[in-house]
Amino acid sequence: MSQLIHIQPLEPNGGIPSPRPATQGCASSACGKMSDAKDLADDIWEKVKDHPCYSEEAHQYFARMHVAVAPACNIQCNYCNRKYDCANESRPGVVSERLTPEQALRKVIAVANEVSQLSVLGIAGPGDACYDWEKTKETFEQVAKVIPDVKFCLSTNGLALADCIDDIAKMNIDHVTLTINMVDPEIGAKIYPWIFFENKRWTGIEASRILHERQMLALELLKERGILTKVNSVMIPNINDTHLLEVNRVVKEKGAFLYNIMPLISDPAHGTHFGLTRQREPSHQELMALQNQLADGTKLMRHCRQCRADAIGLLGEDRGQAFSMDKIPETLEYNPANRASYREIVAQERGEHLEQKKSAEKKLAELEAKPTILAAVVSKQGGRINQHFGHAQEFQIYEVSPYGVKFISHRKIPLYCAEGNGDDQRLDSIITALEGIQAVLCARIGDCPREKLEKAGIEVNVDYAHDWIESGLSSWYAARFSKENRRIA
Ligand code: CLF
Ligand code: SF4
Repeated sequence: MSQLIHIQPLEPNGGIPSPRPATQGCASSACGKMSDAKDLADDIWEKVKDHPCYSEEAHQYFARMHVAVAPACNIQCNYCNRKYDCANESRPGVVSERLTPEQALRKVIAVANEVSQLSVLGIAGPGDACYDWEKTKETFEQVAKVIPDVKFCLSTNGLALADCIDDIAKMNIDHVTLTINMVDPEIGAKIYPWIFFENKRWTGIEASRILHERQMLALELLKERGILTKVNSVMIPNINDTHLLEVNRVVKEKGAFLYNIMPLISDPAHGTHFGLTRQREPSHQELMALQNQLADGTKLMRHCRQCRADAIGLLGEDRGQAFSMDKIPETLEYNPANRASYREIVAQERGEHLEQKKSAEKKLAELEAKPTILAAVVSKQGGRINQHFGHAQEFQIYEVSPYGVKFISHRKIPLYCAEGNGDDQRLDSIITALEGIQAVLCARIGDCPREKLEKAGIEVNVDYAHDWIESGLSSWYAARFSKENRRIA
């Protein structure tokens, strides 16, 4: 992440961050499940409701942390170079320090005491969590003894998963992510130069065939054990982009709960094969077009931030540098108080948010047929329209129509306002990132960026500052069309 990272100062309520300004409203978690739970059975909802990756709505409230205890990997992906590390960079496979299970436990306690939002401990490398299983297992076992209510999550390429499935099931690991980029070994051969399997190095189509078979076996075993499985696929233009429709079909058929397409990162500076061979990344529009083709009948994750293997915090923020091992005391005791109080606040907050979403849906449904519009919202945590345009480092993109308000994606942007001054060059990049977007809704914006955005044909609106996103967008949409209606009349 390209931002300075500090330990956040304690807030007046004993260090528990308020997700919102205090408001009245439904103050009970008994309000029911949130909107992204409509079609989930109760036992599944229990597993996903506090997981920032498995529930789109939960990512506004809950944080994950990764501990980098698993450095060894059994395959080579052409988009990965684990030697490269940069503190200002965010992508999977990258870490600043590798940890032993004992160090990982100290770090988890330090983070749990400080970051009330913490709900999930993930092991996502920097190698493969299942191939380096002994360290993964020991870490989870040690943490479970001290913080029993943290959810465990692991991410793997699937080649070695069958070897540790019994342990995974025994340890109550409810969430496993498999990265599956192909179901056709010919395509796989363009992504994986080699794998290491049964004490032997395999290359070419044979390597991809073995990987594919093991990944399918992994999916079946996870389904048999009732473990929620998310499949991540890296979208690589002209290699597997159109093929991902088939990947999605196959993994859903085999029981994957959620599907997530991650755009390839191939900056040549990272030294990956794809970077050095100038394999291009997909554009926002290409990613969105593919996601839209998958949207029918598919549970699709759209809020992934492609985290580092040592990321800490809410998705989209990374507080990892504040918790490097040199800042963590040798002995630490876990204090559950902050996390418990925070959960009570969130339960109230979710009740109110649900009510607001329902009334936004109702307002939109009452409109006569109108076009679908893409709008960008500037928000600190993704729940409310509550950030100054100049302080934003990403836009939340929403689709608004009489059918409702739907989150589509986020788009990273350079910070416009640095040291109190706007930067014109950055504004040009921001306008480029708004390709296909009709309006920006934010808490505040300066005259200069407002004029430039409007000149580029993008409407700017600050009338719904601090409203919930769904309420603000539905009111804005309704007002926009009633004005137009008046003009037409
Ligand atoms: Fe970590 Fe992955 Fe678990 Fe989440 S991340 S191991 S499922 S806790 Fe989440 Fe990060 Fe995307 Fe992964 S935003 S890269 S999907
Ligand atoms: Fe890198 Fe993960 Fe691929 Fe291994 S499986 S090469 S760690 S991206």
